[in-house]
Amino acid sequence: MSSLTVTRTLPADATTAALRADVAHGLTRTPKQLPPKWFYDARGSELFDEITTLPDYYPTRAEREILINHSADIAAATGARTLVELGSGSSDKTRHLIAALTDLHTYVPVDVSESALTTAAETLLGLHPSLTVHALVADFQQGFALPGTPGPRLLAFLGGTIGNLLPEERTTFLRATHALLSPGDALLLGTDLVKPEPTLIAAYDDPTGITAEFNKNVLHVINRELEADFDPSDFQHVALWNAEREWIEMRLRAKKELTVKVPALDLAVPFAEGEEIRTEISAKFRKEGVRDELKAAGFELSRWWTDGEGRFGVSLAVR
Ligand code: AVJ
Repeated sequence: MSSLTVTRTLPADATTAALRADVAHGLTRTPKQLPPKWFYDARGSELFDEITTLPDYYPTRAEREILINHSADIAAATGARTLVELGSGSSDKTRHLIAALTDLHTYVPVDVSESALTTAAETLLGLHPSLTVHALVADFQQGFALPGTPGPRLLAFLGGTIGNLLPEERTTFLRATHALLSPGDALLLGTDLVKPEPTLIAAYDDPTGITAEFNKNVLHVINRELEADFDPSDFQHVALWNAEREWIEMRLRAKKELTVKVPALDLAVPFAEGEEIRTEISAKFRKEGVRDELKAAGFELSRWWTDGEGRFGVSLAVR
């Protein structure tokens, strides 16, 4: 018997309210910035899925390799009956995990994209008709309650998405995650690893321009939701490596001096020629750093796996 429930943790207009606040704040400060979560409307989620198939975008393939090789270990180590997945997107790599978790009863995908959630849930229920899927449309940084499902629980945060958070945001996030879980529950965390700059840049600045389109999608989202008049072609996609902080930054650089109107906010946003909006950080990690951050939040790193080329790390930590 298939069972699918979709729960919005926030009223539908809360998403718009959060976008308004982020745009009002991010485009009136210097330097300008926008949070990466606004990339992911239906179009943005599609573009991200295309990115994961690009030859130079290695994280998805590397993490999938790890999950294929170690899902049975993860199942044995956790005995999870509930799998919670933050930023689940298309739930593509999670399929291996779900297939391996022999005692799994409930899957709780959590994502800001309702379209990605429902598509993924339907696909999974086709494969596992006896699974209970309780999808949550939520922003995991805002905090949310877990449905009362059987333990032990495994909370997966894959893809390297934790790298989108600033170090202080990661601390807050990991502490909140620790508080959400019970003793005996586990955290499965995917982290992209520090590697030579050319490999990193190639992953975030592909020759086909799909990453550029993905980056500019945030402007389309703001145009649609807040009636703004961004012309995405006025902006250039920029990817750079911040060696000191060990993160990739994506930016959108104004090709000329211009002013953008955001009527819904009663705002006019001036750009100098060459002025940039930082649209994403994607931090890269080392094993010791991951272990320390987990430890500071109350988790003990119990297993660490990488792909054959050592590009990506997956941690299993017990609560
Ligand atoms: C989905 C956040 C893991 O940071 O690599 C892909 C998003 N940005 N290309 C990442 C992304 C540019 C991706 N995450």
